[in-house]
Amino acid sequence: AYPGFGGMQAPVVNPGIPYIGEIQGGLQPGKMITIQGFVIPGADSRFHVNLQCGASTQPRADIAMHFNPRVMAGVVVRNCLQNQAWGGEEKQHGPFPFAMGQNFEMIILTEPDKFKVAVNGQHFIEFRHRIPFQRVNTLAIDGKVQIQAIRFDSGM
Ligand code: 9QG
Repeated sequence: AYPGFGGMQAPVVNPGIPYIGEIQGGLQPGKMITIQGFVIPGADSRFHVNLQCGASTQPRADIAMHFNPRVMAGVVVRNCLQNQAWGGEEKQHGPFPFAMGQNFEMIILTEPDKFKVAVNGQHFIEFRHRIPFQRVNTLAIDGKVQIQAIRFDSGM
């Protein structure tokens, strides 16, 4: 609990990258995670935001949603890692909303059957659950990105 936040998780401000941290209380329908960041320019400009089932690296924790903007390619790959194996990639989306050297804000909303991700105030993609969202307890961010703030909102 954090005084002034009604028991909600305190915002994470200017964390270093790679970032790995607990999602206090896990995920429930209506819960929103808001991430404000900046895309670091470069030929290999890519980053990812993972909703993970733990923080283990050896063996790798399952990843309920890997959200991976690849800025040169102009595609955001979404996938799931289960038993250390990637599943099928989801790559369909509307206009690519990230740009090198630009700030962004993304919101991940948990729904009973899917995650919904909005970027810069517009709905962007849906990702149907392949791993039960109840197993997710860790947020991991890595790559060519700076993070200004991460906010957690129960939606209540
Ligand atoms: O490339 O694609 C998503 O389907 C892989 C990447 C992998 C993921 C994956 O190598 O990279 O983006 O966690 C990882 O291993 C990330 C960084 C077929």
